[in-house]
Amino acid sequence: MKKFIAILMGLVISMAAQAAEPLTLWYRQPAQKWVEALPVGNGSLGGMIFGGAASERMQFNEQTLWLGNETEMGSYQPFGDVFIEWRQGAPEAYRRALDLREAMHRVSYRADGVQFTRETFSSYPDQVLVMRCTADQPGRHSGVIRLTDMHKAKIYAEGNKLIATGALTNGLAYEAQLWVLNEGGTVAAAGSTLTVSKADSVTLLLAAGTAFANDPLKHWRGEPSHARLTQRLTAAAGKTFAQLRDTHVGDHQKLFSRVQLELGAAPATVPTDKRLAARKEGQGDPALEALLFQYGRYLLIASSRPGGLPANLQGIWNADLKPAWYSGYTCNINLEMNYWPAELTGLSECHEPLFQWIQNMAVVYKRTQDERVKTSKGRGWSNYSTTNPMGGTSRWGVHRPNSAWLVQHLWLRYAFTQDKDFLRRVAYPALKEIVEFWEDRLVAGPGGTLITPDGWSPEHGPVMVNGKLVIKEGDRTPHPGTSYDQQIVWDLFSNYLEASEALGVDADYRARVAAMRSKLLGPKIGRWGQLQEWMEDVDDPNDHHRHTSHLFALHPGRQISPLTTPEWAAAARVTLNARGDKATGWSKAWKINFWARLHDGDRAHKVIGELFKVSILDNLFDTHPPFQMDGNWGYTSGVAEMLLQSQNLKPETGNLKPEMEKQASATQVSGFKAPVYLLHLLPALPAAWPVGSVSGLRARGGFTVDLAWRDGKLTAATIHSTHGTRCLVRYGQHTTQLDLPPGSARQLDAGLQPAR
Ligand code: FUC
Repeated sequence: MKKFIAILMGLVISMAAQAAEPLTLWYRQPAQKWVEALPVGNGSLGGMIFGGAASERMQFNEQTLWLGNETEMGSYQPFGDVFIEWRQGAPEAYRRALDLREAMHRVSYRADGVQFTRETFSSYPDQVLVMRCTADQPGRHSGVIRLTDMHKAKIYAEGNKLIATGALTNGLAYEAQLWVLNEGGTVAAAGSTLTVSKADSVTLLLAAGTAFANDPLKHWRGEPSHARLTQRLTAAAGKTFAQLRDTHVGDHQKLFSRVQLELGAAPATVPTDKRLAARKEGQGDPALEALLFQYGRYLLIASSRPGGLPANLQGIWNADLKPAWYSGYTCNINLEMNYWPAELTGLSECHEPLFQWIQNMAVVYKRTQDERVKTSKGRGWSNYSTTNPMGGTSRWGVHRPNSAWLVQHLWLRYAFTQDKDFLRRVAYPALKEIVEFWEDRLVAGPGGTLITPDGWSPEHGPVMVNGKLVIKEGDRTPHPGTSYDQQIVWDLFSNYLEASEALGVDADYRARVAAMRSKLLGPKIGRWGQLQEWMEDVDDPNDHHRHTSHLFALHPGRQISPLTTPEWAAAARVTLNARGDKATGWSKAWKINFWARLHDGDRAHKVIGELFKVSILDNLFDTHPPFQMDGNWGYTSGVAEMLLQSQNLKPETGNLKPEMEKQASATQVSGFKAPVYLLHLLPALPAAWPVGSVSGLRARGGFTVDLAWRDGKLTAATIHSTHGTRCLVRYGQHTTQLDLPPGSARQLDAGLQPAR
């Protein structure tokens, strides 16, 4: 018996070892280029690790190191680098890897007959970046450690510490401190470097920060960072490496392990860059697709944590003094896309920096003196397309619907978590003032409709050329009734209606908003069957522009769905076919979400192929080009949408197509005052993923869903309910109603019957 248990344990352990591999990016050579380096981050402090054997480089960032201010755009700035030069011979059996489960970077190799390992992570609980270098023989670490800076900081050594202290041209003071702790041997300051001699192991602790305060009421400035950094490092230096590591891994896993996705086995012996190259050639690799899905979750955890700033265009990772598009917050798709996976994939906490930023922008833009974006009646706010953390802007592209799109995220937090306190305190007041903003702006349109007066289909026109309105790339020329504006306002009003109903407040205003919503000019189908981008039927079937803003209603909106508005859905399909499957990274990521919402898994998967082919770099970063992380997050959201979709199907919205209305009344849903959530299982499963399972996906209404499938068909589903909300579960042609008590779960079989 004992022997049997031992064999069983051995089997379990070896299976676990195999199972560990699919969630690791690994390579047989160090990074040469920055986009081959691998990212670690704790939400604010990020490192890009090149992983050289004797010559290590870690470029680092801290997310508040921003030029600009409340009016000037500035740009996100790189901090500096840590360089290590070990005196070692040539490496053998080299490997570097990023383990997504543990958020741990590892380098291992042999040199001079010694086995060396190096582990690096950025800890959220301890707020330090830790790199530990070990060897299997004592006294084998000798070399030089340097800290560099990108902005002419004063760099000096003090005992076993390197300190870089300086200020940006906007006056923002900053500092980085690198502490080098040795076991055995010595560490000595030599000028502005540290020399390590014959140490057994070496642990580097890095902390970096600025005098930025994430608060417009403090005019964005707080205490200098020196004391804070010293205190963090002192605390971390008082802990063992194992303590720091275990606290970090535990903290990361609390978030990361909420969702598991299995799409197939990963080849154990093929490094990630080789698999990527094969995928680019068209070779199937579902496990790589699952890895990229989880990478998006990893990257969000690493670049967006409570208390910090939202993830910018590059997350938190940037080595350029003049990053593309300032590495800022572009609100006509990019910033929102960053956060699409947050609620869907169980990372609600990571959504919080965006909420704080939206609240900050409300403060800034309600007090703006900028005539171009000031509101006429002082209700609500809006701003430009591209903004920095403080609200400073490039002043390109006045973008009025941005606040309405941004507050959708506040609504989503409630829709997914059913957190009434958040709804009452944060989401509802924010939604209401933007509703008021649009109430003040809407004007009468054709046939008694309401239209937005001066819209724009982002970056796609119309623009004035020689006195003529033309559909082409460029800054906006105000134009009424643009589909993008109309759809975002519809979404805003719908979210507001549900929010006020959920809280049982403002019934009179709710009725007014419902009346306004019913008059909004809706999506229109044009002369070639397309969904119109403008009020006028002027779309060009040969136009492949990357922005598909007029499909907002399909995703991330909910005005269009094959289940509720099949004609509009068919028109959206015509539009997507015309736009084609090729575009920039984020544009393809959006298209994956669109095709998922159209329930076309094979087409979504075809776009996934296009994304891999041209828009995924060796370190699995998405590239626009250049590198831009929105595509990573849009991809993760798209995969989740292929496996599970959820919407509030409250019949009162009149948003059900007749068959659904019938089903709803058959299951006595019709007439219920409370929202009814439809949980659509495997709505867009592609043939390329015949076998698989997913657990922990979140659905609106406070549900967590686990699914398994084989031969492309659902085999089992478990629905967990946190709040006891009623739901309809749909798979293929089956629909069933569930009324689960709060905190309970129900297992269903392929026919959606209770599993025995
Ligand atoms: C929008 C897009 C660009 C780019 C930039 C950051 O302007 O049109 O393609 O993604 O944001």
